[in-house]
Amino acid sequence: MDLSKKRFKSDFINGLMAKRAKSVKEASAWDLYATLGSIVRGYLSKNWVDTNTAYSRIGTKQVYYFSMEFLTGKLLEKHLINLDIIEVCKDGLGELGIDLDEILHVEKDQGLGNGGLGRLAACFLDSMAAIGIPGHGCGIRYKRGFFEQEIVDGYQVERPEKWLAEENIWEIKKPDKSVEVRFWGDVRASSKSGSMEFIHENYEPIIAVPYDTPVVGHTNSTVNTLRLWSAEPARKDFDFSLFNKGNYLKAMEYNYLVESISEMLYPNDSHPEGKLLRLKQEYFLVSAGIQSIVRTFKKNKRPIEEFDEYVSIHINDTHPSLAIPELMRILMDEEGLGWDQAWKITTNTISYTNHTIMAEALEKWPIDMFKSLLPRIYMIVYEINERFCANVWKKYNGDWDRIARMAIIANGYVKMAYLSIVGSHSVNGVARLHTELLEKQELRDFAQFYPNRFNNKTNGITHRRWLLQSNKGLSNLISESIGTEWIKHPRKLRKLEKHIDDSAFLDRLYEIKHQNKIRLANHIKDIYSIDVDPNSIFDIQAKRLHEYKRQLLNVLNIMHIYNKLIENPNMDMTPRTFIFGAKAAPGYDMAKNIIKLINTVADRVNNDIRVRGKLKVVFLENYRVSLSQIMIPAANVSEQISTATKEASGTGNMKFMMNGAITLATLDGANIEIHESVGDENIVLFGLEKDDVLEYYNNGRYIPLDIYNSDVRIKRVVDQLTNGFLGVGNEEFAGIRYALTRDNEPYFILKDFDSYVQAQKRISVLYEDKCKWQKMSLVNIARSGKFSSDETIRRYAADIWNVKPINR
Ligand code: GL9
Repeated sequence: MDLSKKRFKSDFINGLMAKRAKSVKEASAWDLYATLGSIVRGYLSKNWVDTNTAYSRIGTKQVYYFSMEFLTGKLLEKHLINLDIIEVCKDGLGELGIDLDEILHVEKDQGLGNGGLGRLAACFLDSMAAIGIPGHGCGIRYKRGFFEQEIVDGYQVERPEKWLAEENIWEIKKPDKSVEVRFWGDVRASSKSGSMEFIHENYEPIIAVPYDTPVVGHTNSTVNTLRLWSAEPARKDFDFSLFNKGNYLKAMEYNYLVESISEMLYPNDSHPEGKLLRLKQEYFLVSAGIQSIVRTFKKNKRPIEEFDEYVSIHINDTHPSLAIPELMRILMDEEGLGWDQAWKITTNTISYTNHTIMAEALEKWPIDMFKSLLPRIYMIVYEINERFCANVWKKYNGDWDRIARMAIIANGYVKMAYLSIVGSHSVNGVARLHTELLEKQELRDFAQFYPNRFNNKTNGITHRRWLLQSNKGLSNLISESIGTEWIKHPRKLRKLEKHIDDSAFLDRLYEIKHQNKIRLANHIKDIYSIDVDPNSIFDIQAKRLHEYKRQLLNVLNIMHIYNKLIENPNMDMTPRTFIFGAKAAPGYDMAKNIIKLINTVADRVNNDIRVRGKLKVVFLENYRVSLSQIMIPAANVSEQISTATKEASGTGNMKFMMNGAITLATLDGANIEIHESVGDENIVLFGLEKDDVLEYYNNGRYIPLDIYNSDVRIKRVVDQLTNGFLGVGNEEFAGIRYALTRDNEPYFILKDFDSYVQAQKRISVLYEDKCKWQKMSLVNIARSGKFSSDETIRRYAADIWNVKPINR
C-alpha cells in the first residue's frame, strides 16, 4: 500500500494518544505494540472488506480449511511485510526514537497448534492469500494454546500459555455472526406428509462466537479470513429445565462446561487422547463452521443444490471429519434434501488430508460416547456406514473379512479415518512415500475400492516467513543477485546456481550464515549463559519430541563423540555444537525422559574442560515458531533422522534446506524428495530404508542385544545410561536403556547407530572443505523453491478444490 512516512508518523502519534492516552515518552513497549498493531489493522481493513465484497460479487467458489490447529506465530511483522510498509514504519518509528525490533519482540506467538500439522495450516493460509485464492481458515479460539515449556533440573515442566492475557489486537469479535451448537438430548422421528422428520430435543445448546483474524496476502490487496470460534453459554433466558431441573448450581456448572470447550488445545502430537471434551471440541468446530458457511451461501440466494459448486471444505486430518455428517444433517434436516442428493453434495464438497500412517494416531470414538453426545449425528454416521457396507458387499460379494476391515463402525468404535475417506471426493497424503504407504498398506482396501480418490500433495512451507522474514541477510543477498522475482515465484531461486563457482558470492553466503549463528549464540548466551562458538558446526534438531523422530539416536552419537574425545583429548575434530528444541506431550513419559537425557548429557559435556572448544550441547526450551525463526537460519546441519516410513512428510526439513543447511537424513517422508532435488552430492543420507524396515516389520526379527554385544562403542554408551556415568541415579534412564535393547525395538536406533556415526563423520569432512560446503549450501537454497507452499496450494486448488486464483 502507499504510505508516506509523514502520514504514518502522524497516525502513530494520534493512535497512541487515542488508544493508550500516552505520549511516546510515557509509552511502554506494549503500548507501542498495541498502537502499531491497531494502525496496521486499520490499514488493512479496507482490503479486507473489499476482498469479501469481491468474492460475493464475483460469486466465486470459496475454500474453507477446517483445522483444529493453526500455528500462526507472530503476525505484526508479517503484516508489515505483506502490506509492503515495513521500511516506512521502521524509518518513521526511528525518527520518533522507537526501535521497531523492540516492538516486534513484545508480541506473543499465536500458538494454537502442536507442530507440523498446525504450522502447515498456517503456511497454507499464507499461500492462499498470496496467490489470491479465496480460502479461509476455520478453527477454535483456544484460550490457552500450546503449553509453555520450562526446563527445571533437566526435566520438562509445562506452564499454561498466556497468549490472551493481554488483548489480541488482530482479532475482531463478531457476536452477530454467532450460531448455536447442540449436544446431548434425544432425537424424535415423526412422519410429516409422508417423509420422515428428525427432531432433536432436550439438547444442551451452546453459543459459538466467531473471532476473525485477517490473513494478508503478499502485496496483492487480498485479505482472507481466519475464523476462530469461542464457546459461550447460551442465552441468559435459556430454560434449563428443558434438559435438567435447572437451579443455580446447575447453571454455573453448565457455564463452566461450556467454556471448557474452547479453553485449551490438547497437547498431543500424532496421538489422540479419546476424551469426551475433545469430541465436543471437534463437533463444536464443524457445526459452527458449517452453519456459518451455509448461512453465507444462502445470502446469495442460490439454490442449496448448487452448494458444492461454490464451497469446498477441506479437513486437516480426521479431527474435523464430523463435517461430513454435519453437512448431511443440515442439508437434509434443515434444507429438506433427500439422502442421495445430500450425499452427492457432501462428498463433492469435502476433501481430506491424512497426516500420518501410525496406527495409534488414527482417531476412533467409543460408540456409546458418540451416540449420547451427538445423537442425530450418530444416526447419520450409522446410515453412511450401512450404505457403504452394502456397496462394498456389492463389489466383493461374500468377502466378509473385507467388510469387517472396512466398516466405519466396528468393534464398539466409530473410525474417523474411514468416515473421512467414504465421505469425501479426495484423500491425499503429504509426501510421495507417505501416499504410497497409504495406498499400498494402511488404506489399501479403500484405495482399491476408490481407485481415483487417493492422491499425493507433498507439503510445503511459505518462503515468505521462512526466508524473506526470518533470514533477512540471505534474502537481501538473493534479491541483490537475481532480483526480487523469487518472492512471487520461488522457483526462480534456481537462478542462484549461476554463482556456484563464484567464490566471492560463496564467501558472502558463509558470512551471512555466520551472522545468523552469532545471533543464535547471543540468544543462548543471554538466556542460559552458555558460550557457544559460532565457528563450530551448528547441528540442529528442532521438532516435537517423539521416539520415531529419534532424538535418542542423536544423543547416543553425542555420547559416543564425548567418549572418543575423553579417550583422546588431542583428537582432531571440527568443533560441534549440537542444538535441540523439542516439546514432549505432557503424558508421554519416554519423550520426557529423553529430554532429561539430553539435558543431562549437555550438563556433563558442557562442564568438562577436557572437551572445551570441541563439543557443546544445548537444549533450547519452549520451542515455538518465533524461536525456530532464530534457530533455522543459523543451522549448518539439519537433523532429519526419523525411522524410515514413520515421518509422513516433515516440513522443518524444507525450512532448513531453504536456509542453506545440509540435511542429514534417512530416506523418509519428504527427505526423499529433497534428496531427489539436490542430488546425492548435496545431502548426507544414512540408515535403513523403507523396504528394510517393512521387511523387519513383516517378516524379520530385530534383536538389538546382538548389536549391543558386538559393538563396543554401542555397549559403552548404552551402559553409561545406567552405570552412574551421567551423574544421576542408575534408575533414571533405565527405561530408555530397556526400550533401546528390547527385541523388535520399532525405531531401529542401535541398528542405525553405526550408519549414523559414519554419516556424521562425512559431515565433518565435508565441512572442512569450506568451498565445497558453501556450494552444497547454495544448491540447497537454490532448489528449495519447489517446496514453497505456494506450489502445494496451487496443486490443491487445481486438483482437489477446483478453484482458481482471483486477480483483483
Ligand atoms: C504430521 C506429520 O507427522 C508430519 O510428518 C507432517 O509434516 C505434518 C504435516 O503434514 O503432519 N502429522 C501429525 O499428526 N503431526 C504432524 O506433524 N503432528 C501434529 O502436529 C499434531
